Amino acid sequence: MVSFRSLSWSSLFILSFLFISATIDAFALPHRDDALNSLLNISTKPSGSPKRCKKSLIRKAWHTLTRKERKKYIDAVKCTQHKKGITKNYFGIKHFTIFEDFAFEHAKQTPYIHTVGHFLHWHRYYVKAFETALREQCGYDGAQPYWDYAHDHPNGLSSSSIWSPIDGFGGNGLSVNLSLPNPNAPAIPALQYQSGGGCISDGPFKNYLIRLPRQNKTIAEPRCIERAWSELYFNHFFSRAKELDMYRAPTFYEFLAVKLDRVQDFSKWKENLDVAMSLHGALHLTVGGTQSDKYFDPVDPIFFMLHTNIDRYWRRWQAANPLVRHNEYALTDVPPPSSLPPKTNQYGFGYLNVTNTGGYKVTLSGLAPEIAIKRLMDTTNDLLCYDYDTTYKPLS
Ligand SMILES: [Cu+2]
Repeated sequence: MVSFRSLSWSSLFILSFLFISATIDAFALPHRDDALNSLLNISTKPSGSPKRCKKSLIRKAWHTLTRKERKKYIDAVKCTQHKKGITKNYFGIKHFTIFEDFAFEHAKQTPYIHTVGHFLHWHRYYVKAFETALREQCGYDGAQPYWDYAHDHPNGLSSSSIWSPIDGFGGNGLSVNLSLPNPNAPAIPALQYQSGGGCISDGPFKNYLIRLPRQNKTIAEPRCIERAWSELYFNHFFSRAKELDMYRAPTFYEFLAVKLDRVQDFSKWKENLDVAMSLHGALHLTVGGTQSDKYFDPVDPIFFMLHTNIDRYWRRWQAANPLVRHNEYALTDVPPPSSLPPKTNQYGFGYLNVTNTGGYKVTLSGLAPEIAIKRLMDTTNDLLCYDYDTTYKPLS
């Protein structure tokens, strides 16, 4: 059976192993009783066959939101950045915010939830949980919006309304010396850096202080949100034509492992971008900076806009043949031995040899209850209960 974990991971993991051997056991995970005591009230009670929810939340593209709607969303995100979360006394931080809990959860699980069969399921649940946090914890009454990259594609990356300093996420990072190694992704050639690279200097998050580490480290590194835009990747990967091509994938394997989250070979970046990078990888490098840190990338709130549109792709692809596609899981997550992630990583998290049957459960630790991936297949079931404004609309 083909495994689609990237070979380029192996070098990353060798580095990780070296680092981990020096730091393992330095931190112990705080105790949490996941099943009984999660922050969010996502009901996972087994209900036999999943019922339809009565009224799905409809997720809309950022550029279609009114000013007021945008402000409400940004305010809710800011609220999670102040409100107490669940992790205590970790990385020298007395009490995490909800926003930091989310970022840490992603970092903890990074080696086990990317280029694997449940990549999309995990991120679907993660975004759903974040949307629930905004609503339950911060009084937000809307849905999680998404960034329709292809809508902005004809006018170029910098034209997008998501970068608005007034009712968006602020723009590119300040210029730094682009020949320096990118501290967020040292394994990726420095040339991935195209512009900016430093702290964002406008918008609602320009003064946000990241208190967490970079990458897979265990030492906190207080810093700003960084961005390093790449028009090159944006132009290459995010046209509507590329999106429509995704929907032509005949199988889930093709959709996930060939078109979306394929094996990357960064050494080919000059000759062939499609080989060098997956669409998902290119998305993170299009925004760059903090978004190119594949562990702590959710500390830039733009992460949720990016990933919600990936989820929309999947939803749209599924909706074209729901009977089949709500039951298609991706093979197995067993990677080749050379690139096995650690059985337990430096944050005390780990698992190996996942077989993605519908019963396989994903976890968000204390944020939300564990859930079997079969419950994450149909976004309009009683658990997820959301849809996208464009699921059945023609796209042009
Ligand atoms: Cu991720």
